[in-house]
Amino acid sequence: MTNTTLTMRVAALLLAAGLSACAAAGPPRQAAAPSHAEHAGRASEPMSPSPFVVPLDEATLAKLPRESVKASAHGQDLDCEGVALAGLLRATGAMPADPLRGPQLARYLLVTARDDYRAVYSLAELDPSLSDRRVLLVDRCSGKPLDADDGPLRLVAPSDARPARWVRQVKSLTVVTAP
Ligand SMILES: Nc1nc2c(c(=O)[nH]1)N[C@H]1C(S)=C(S)[C@@H](COP(=O)(O)O)O[C@H]1N2
Ligand SMILES: [Mo]
Repeated sequence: MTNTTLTMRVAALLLAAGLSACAAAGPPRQAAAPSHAEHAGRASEPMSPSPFVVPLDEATLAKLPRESVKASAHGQDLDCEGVALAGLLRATGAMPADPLRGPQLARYLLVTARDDYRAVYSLAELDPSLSDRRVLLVDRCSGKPLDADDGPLRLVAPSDARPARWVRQVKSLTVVTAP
């Protein structure tokens, strides 16, 4: 055997050994993505329905304590009254009355308006145990019911630095679990 032939045979053996080692190891395994079931928390905590449409009828709103809020938007002072959004969500079963935990932290409120404007609030930012930010669903400002341009229902979130989520002409409130 020439030196060259020997070198080639050794190289071939090494290559074969290498290939079979790769085959035994198989393709790189992907970490299994956690399923929604695993995210959903304990079996004893049934997940809230998604979407959950929050009732906005007068009878529902009339049962809730009224609060007033002073806020300013674009240099204009507003003095409004209505109900706390968190109180409405809790009273209608859209949000648990207890401090939010687990899968509830992945739920959000989608607000739609008649002019198709939309905004979301996370349930977490509305939970009084997590945040002291107030968000009100108001129906009166300056002592009068809101006109059709603004109402009959409007959100007011005085802790937002801009009134961009103060949705006018509120049409629906829907709580959704993030996909
Ligand atoms: N329905 C509806 N709500 C809305 C808007 C809108 O276009 N449609 N604009 C938002 C934005 S960006 C701002 S700054 C404020 C403006 O409020 P104002 O019209 O009372 O000044 O309303 C918010 N709410
Ligand atoms: Mo705005």
